[in-house]
Amino acid sequence: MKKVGIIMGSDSDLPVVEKAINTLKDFGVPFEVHVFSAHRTPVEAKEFSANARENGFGVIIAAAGMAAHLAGAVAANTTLPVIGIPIKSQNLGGMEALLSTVQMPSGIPVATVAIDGAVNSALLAIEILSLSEPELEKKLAEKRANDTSAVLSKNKAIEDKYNN
Ligand code: RP5
Repeated sequence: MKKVGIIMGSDSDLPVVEKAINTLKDFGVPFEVHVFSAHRTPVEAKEFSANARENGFGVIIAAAGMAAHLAGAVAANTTLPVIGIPIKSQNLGGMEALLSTVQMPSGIPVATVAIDGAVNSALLAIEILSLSEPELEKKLAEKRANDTSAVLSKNKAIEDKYNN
């Protein structure tokens, strides 16, 4: 199975990124995690991205906060799908990272999830890999069914409390 590459701009992003890591673990999807910054370590970020396809990666998740150009910079150096996670910041709440990540000019796409949307970034990566991995498609369907059951149970508890 192809690997998911997870890059974060700083180790301070790890508490959010860990949710993506845990989701990939739940699905048994292989991954690698790195701290590469578009501005602090641009050479390493470029090297990783440019060689990712031949190194066995199928999709890259890039998480960054503030003036978040990491996902765009990664996408500039690979034709693999790149998913951006805008990280919440103290001053502007992640809006700056959201706009920096989502507003890519035409030609270099970055699939952007919500601010701190790490779980969805992993699920989207798994959905992409599932195109050539039937086992993942099965696991995704099972997760949806489990999520549905959980919500229906909560609905029943609320209905029983207030509607009788
Ligand atoms: C970005 O700047 C990182 O992705 C991080 O979200 C933010 C702050 O980095 P640190 O100052 O915590 O290293 O490049």
